Amino acid sequence: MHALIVIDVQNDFCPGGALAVPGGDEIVAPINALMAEVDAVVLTQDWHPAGHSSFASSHDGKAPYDMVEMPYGPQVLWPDHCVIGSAGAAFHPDLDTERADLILRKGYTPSIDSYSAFFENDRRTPTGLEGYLRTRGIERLTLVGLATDFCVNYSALDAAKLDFSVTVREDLCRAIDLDGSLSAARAGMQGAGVKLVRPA
Ligand code: VGL
Ligand code: ZN
Repeated sequence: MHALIVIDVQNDFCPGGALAVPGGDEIVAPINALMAEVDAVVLTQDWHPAGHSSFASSHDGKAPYDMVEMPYGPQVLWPDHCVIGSAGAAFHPDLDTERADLILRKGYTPSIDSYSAFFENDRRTPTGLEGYLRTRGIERLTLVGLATDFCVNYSALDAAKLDFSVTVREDLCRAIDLDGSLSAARAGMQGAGVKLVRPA
């Protein structure tokens, strides 16, 4: 069984959004088309309470893209984004949400960010996605979405560590690319056995 995992195709990560990823909206139509080719579709949704610890605005004297040390390790600070219930947290209006078997929200713990769809950024607190996929007999995952170097990257690394067969469709992802984060993410994913593909 093969699942398509669509990471964070939300308004705040698309042009005009609070944490816009260049070209984020270009991937929506081809992702919709790919949904027809898999057994299961999971959409993830970045879903932060107001005042979330990953927001620069929650830290005195800090600006977006500064780093801080959290109890679980280093954390990039972001502009406020994907606040629970906001328009920015909604899926891109053209994304085919009706095809989704599961919509998984992450990042709701105020003190811990969650890039990965599998574990929060402490790398230990599960979201439940592993159990969902395994109990449905899914072994093969194709990951697409936003952003390549953060939430797609962390999700792909965790999925590979959990022994799923993982492909990232790079043509159906877009990156934030902070200080070389995209090339670091690509190297890390390749080293972890994630297949990075970009069909012609
Ligand atoms: C993401 C930064 C903060 C992502 C989410 O979806 O890649 N990046 N929150
Ligand atoms: Zn976030």
